[in-house]
Amino acid sequence: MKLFICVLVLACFAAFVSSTCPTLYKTRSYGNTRFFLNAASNGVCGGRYSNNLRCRYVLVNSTENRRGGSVNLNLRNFQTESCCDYLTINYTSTSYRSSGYRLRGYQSNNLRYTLNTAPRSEVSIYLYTDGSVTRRAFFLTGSA
Ligand SMILES: *[C@@H]1O[C@H](CO)[C@@H](O)[C@H](O)[C@H]1NC(C)=O
Ligand SMILES: CC(=O)N[C@H]1CO[C@H](CO)[C@@H](O)[C@@H]1O
Repeated sequence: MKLFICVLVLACFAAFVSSTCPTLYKTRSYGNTRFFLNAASNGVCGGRYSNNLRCRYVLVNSTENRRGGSVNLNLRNFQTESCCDYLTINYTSTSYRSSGYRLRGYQSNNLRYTLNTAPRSEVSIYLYTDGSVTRRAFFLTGSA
């Protein structure tokens, strides 16, 4: 029992200091892409995201987004340390490099974005967290 608790505490501590990027899940069917990211999916204690993250994810690349159209994003429970932890959403096409959103701090529980993308453009997100203080993790879901 003691050993078990010890292992749990160690695992928890390891998760707390780890900086492994959460996994972005993507599925593609009938030409549609769906994505899902749980910012706490790497086992951070108490459902929090990790410190020291530098995570870039391509939600849809230029091949998947061959014909352009709308990319829908939903962010649930978004809460980060307002000085130092942020998420950016970037849209890049051949005609302009990047127009993005930068989110930090407390946000409404249910944020929705619709990006109307040009053919062969890319939508990516970047999650940056500094070395201290984490908050409740958020969920990103969406489709394109
Ligand atoms: C774009 O995404 C598709 C489907 O997920 C993948 O097969 C392809 O390798 C990706 N292409 C690039 C350039 O990343
Ligand atoms: C990689 C990249 O282009 N990042 C940009 C995404 O959008 C934010 C907000 O506009 C910019 O600050 C980033 O430089």
